[in-house]
Amino acid sequence: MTSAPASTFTLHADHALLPSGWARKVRITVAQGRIAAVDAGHAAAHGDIATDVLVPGLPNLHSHAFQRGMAGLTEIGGGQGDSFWSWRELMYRFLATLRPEAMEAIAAQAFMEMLETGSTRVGEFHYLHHDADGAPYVQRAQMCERLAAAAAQTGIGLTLLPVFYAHADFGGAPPNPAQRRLIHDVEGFARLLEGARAALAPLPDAVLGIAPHSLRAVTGQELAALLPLNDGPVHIHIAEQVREVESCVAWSGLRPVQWLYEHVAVDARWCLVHATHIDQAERARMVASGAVAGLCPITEANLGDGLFPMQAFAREGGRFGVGSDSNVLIDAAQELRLLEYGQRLTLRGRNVLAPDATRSSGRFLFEGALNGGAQALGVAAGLQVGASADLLELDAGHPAMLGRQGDALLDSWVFAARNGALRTVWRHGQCWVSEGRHIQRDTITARFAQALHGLLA
Ligand code: NGQ
Ligand code: ZN
Repeated sequence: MTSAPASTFTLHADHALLPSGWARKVRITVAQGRIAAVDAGHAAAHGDIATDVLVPGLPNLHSHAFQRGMAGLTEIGGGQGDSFWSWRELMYRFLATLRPEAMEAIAAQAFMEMLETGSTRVGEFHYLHHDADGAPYVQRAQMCERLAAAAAQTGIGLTLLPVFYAHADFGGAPPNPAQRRLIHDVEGFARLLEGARAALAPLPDAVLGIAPHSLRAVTGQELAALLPLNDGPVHIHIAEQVREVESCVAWSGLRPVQWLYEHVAVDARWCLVHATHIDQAERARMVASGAVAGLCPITEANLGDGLFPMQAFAREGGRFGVGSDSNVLIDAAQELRLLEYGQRLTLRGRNVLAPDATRSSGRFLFEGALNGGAQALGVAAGLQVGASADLLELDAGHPAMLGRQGDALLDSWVFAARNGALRTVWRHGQCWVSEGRHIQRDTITARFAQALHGLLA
């Protein structure tokens, strides 16, 4: 399907994944960007847009869009003890020179790639706020405005998570010079949030959250002052690296997740990003609180973080979603695949996450990431009346999809298909990806190329 749909239209799907499960011959009516009706078991009516397999778009719950511009540039071997921390030095060097125009161009490229690979909303964990010398821009939220512009150009749903960052390490250590573009006090951050709210106003269904960067970057007092500033989602990086856990214990006697639950009322508004290194008691508290574990399998592998105890967490009913984080590679299906494969490799078994025979691995991963991701990004999930019409069409004629039905469609997409299986993407009722290509790809990629030439010359 290629034509731009009118503001009210109806899709007819051979197969559709509804909140109640798979259904055949489903009519989905879209009005003003939202799902207005879902009727299964009907032939297509005149004027319906015919589709093969419709599933909801996935939320990408954790991204630092600008890092797409340095993807593949930190993979040089031979260094002694290359690690997350030395990668971070290179990342700081990259961000030191980034101007607002380049931010927008790189973010548009990243957001476009997300849409082309199945993510229809992004949680942008945004911390590059200030000018190169560390002074706030005259328009304080100008980087937020650039991200909103990139979302508008690509069509992606935006949950913007402005980051509060004030310290270099646990216990309120002063920030180091490489962090100067990130830094706020609470009062300055409150003003940034006002600017961010204004920047999001033109978007159809943007959500504003907040993100205390990590327990390294924020004190307990600051955390308490930040939480009342906004009602939306709260995201934090936590327990990603062993060294971080050790420093937290040395500083407080508590592990990071333990510290958080001892000092803050963590609830379903929260997304704990990574939470890689947790013990059984921390896991139980995460599950009981209803917070979402924000897992970023490709980045966590790339940075050598370690493996989140996903099987135990899933069996206990923990909520999770996936994020592309460093954007070293953007592909929602590959995130889900690696989440499962990491567990298979370490547990030496197959199909280790799906709890029972009612759901396949692909279905379990997809629905878990859909529901947990939507919760973390502050929106409704799935093909139901009232939700945003964020839809993916899988191509039943793709070689990896032939003859599949039901869960096997998702399994084949997640485990067995290369890119081409995702044909069409509607976002808030508009077709943004057709035949696997974003409708603005040429323009967006040309601006990205120009920005990168400037940065890497
Ligand atoms: C970030 N990324 O904010 O981009 C971090 C690195 C830090 C990841 N944690 C910086 N993957 O954690 O201090
Ligand atoms: Zn991150």
